[in-house]
Amino acid sequence: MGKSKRIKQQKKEQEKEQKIKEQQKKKNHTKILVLITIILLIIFALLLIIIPKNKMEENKIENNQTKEQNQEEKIVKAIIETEKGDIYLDLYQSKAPKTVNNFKDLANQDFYQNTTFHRVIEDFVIQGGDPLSKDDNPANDGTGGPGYTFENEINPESLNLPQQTIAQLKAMGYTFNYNIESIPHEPGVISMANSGPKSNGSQFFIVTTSPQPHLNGKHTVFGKVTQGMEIVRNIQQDDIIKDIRIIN
Ligand SMILES: [Ca+2]
Repeated sequence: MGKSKRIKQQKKEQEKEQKIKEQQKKKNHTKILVLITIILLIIFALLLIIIPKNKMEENKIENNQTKEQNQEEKIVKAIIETEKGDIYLDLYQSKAPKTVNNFKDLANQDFYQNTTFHRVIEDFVIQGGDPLSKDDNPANDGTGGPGYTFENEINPESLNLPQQTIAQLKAMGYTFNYNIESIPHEPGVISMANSGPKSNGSQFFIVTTSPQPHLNGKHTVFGKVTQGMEIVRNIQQDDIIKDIRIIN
């Protein structure tokens, strides 16, 4: 074999090698491209799944917020006009719908006109709303009502009552509503007077000076005094309720 021929063949071989190398390189590039495409597709697919989920959750939160806002807005304003002055109340329709509607209906029927605070206990409550407080017989005061009775509207869990207490109250016949949010017996709240389970009528009381946690779970708090607590604390036994007016 001649020298030039050998060189030629060497060159050829080198070129061949180079070609193979380049082909290999190309193959590798294609592989990497395919891999990147696959990764991008996976990321894209994940985004498609995650984004709507997040959006759905956002919508859910927004819906809940609107729901809560609507519930917050359900406030009925009322005034108890007494011979000592006016007591202004916010009544929470979403927290005790049946109770607020009952109070509203009775007030609008002038049911409370000229009834009295027949039960006033210092540092505890002022209680009124009995139609029998209008007659001349003081002995029957506190025993009357509108002619029907209804059950409490209380969520004992939102009042943080222990499960044992809840079970005891249930055994006594008290019923609960776990879909509402209840308020504890703090000074200034208005709550339903009753003589046990399912015995709400027209009588109510307002807590005067200190929290009364032992009433939680047994009496339905349905509103709060917004103005006139000094009137509340001034009320004496048999002071007259001139009228109860619903503002809205
Ligand atoms: Ca009476």
